Amino acid sequence: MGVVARAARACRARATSLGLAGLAGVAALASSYAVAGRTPRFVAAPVASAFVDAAPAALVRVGIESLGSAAQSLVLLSALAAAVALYAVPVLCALLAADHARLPAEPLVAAGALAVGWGLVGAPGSAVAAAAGATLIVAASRLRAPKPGGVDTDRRSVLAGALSAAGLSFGGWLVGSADSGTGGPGERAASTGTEGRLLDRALAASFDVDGLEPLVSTEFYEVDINAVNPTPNREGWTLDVTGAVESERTHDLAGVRSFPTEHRFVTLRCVSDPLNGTKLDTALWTGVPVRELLDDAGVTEDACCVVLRAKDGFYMEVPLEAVEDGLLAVGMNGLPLPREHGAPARVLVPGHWGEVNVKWVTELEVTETPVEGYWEKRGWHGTGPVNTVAKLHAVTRDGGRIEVAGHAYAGTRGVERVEVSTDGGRTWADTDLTDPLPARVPADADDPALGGRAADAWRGWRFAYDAPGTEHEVVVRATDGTNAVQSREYHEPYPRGATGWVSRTID
Ligand SMILES: Nc1nc2c(c(=O)[nH]1)N[C@H]1C(S)=C(S)[C@@H](COP(=O)(O)O)O[C@H]1N2
Ligand SMILES: [Mo]
Repeated sequence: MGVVARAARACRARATSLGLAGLAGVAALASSYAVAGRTPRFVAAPVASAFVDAAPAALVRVGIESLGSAAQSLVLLSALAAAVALYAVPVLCALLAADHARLPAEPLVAAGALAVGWGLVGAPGSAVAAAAGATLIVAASRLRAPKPGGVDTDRRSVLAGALSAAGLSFGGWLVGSADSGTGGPGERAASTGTEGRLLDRALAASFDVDGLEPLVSTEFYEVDINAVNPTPNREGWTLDVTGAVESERTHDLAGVRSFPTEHRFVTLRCVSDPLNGTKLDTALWTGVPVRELLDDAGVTEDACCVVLRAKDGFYMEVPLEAVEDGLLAVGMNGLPLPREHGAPARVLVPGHWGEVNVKWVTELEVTETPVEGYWEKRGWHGTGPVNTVAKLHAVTRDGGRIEVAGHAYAGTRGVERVEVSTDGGRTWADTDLTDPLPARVPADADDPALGGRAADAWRGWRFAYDAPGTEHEVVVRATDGTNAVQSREYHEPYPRGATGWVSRTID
C-alpha cells in the first residue's frame, strides 16, 4: 500500500516535470522567435536546415517539386517540434537534478537552456531570450504550485527563478537589440532613371490580356532549399573569388559596385517546372558582369568550371564559358535584391536552368576539374541549357472570338516564332509576338539605346480565332533562334526539365 502510493506520487511528479519541461521548450522557442523572427537566428532554424540536409535526396526532390512552400512549412513544423524536445531534455534533467539535490531549479534550467541555444545559433540575443523564456515558465510554475512542506526552499527558488529570468531577459534585450537590425526590407530605391525607363518600356511592350502576366513578372516564383532564408547583411557580406586564379580576391558590396554596372532583362525557369507550370519568370536585374570579377582575379589556363557557393550551404557548378557571360545581380526591378531572391547578391547564368542562378552567393571558386553540385548529387542534370517552351496561360472569349496567349522561352537561343494549332496539331498558324526586350544596358548610359535584343528573356505570344462552336484542341509550340522547333515528345521535369507541346481542350 505504502509502496504503491509512493510509486504513484513519484510517477505523478515525473509526469508533471515532463509537462513542465515541454512547456519550457515551447516558451524558449516563442521567446527566441520574438527576438529573431523567421531568420537564421531563430533557434529552430538550424534544426530545419539539418532536417533538409539529412533528408533522403528523393524526399527533398519530391518535396520541393510537388509541395513547394508547403513542404517547407512541413519541415519547419517538424523542426519546431524537434527544437522543443531539444530544450525539454536538459530542462527535465535540471528539474530532476534540482529536486534530488534540493536546490533551486531555475539556475540549472537557465544554464542548460542557454547551452542549447548557444549550440544551435551562437547568436547571443536569440539564445538568451530562449533561455529566459524557459526559466520564466519553470519559475512561474513553482509560484503557482508550491511543494507541500519546504516553504523555505520554495521561497528561495521563486526568488532565484525570478532573478535568473529577469537577468536573462535584460541580457537578451541588450544583446538582442545589438545583433538584430540586419534584416529589414532595405532601402526603397525609386524606380526612376534608366531602370524606370526600361521597366516602362517592358510594360508598354507587354500584351494586355486577362490572366497573362506582363513581360516583367509581378510575382516572381521562389524555389530554394530553405525553411528559413538567410538574413541579408549588406554591411558584413563579402564575395570571395578563389581557386584556379592568379590572385584570390575578397569584395564587399561597395567593392562589387565599383565595377562597371549594367541592367539586363533575364528570365529564370526552374528545372522542376511542369510543362505548362508557372516557375518561369522575368525581371530587370542590375549588377556586375561576372567576367569583370573573374578577369580581376585572373583565371588560370587550365580552369574549366566555377563552383558557386552560397550562405545557405547550397552550391552549384557551372562551366566557365557559361558563367563568364553571367551577372552578379545586386538589384531587381529597380530595388535592392530582395531577401527571398538572394540578398545581397546572386549569380545569373544566361540560358541555364534556374538552379545554377545561385542566391545569397558568397564564393566563386574556379576549378580545373568538374564537381557535382547540390542538385546533381540528387539526380538532376540541371546545369545544361534550358529546353524551349511555349506556355498557354490565358484563354479569353469575346463573342464568337477566342483568344489564347502565353509566354515562350528558349534561353540564349531566343524565341523566333510561336505557332498555334486549333485542330489538335493538324494545321498551324503564326501568333503575334511581343517585341524582344532590350539588350544589356550599361547603368551609366543616360539615354539608353533601347534597341537590341535581350539574350536570355521570354517573349509574349497571342492568337485570336473564330470559335468553331465545337470542342477542339489548342496546341502551341515555339521555334528558337537556331530554327529548332520545340521538342514534341512529352517528358516529365525530372531529371532534365519537361519537354513536349502544351495543349488544351476548349469547348
Ligand atoms: N543559395 C541558393 N540559391 C538557389 C537555390 C537555393 O536553394 N539556394 N535554389 C535554386 C533554384 S532550384 C532555382 S529554380 C532558383 C530560383 O530563384 P528564385 O527563387 O529567385 O526564383 O534559385 C536557385 N538558387
Ligand atoms: Mo530550380
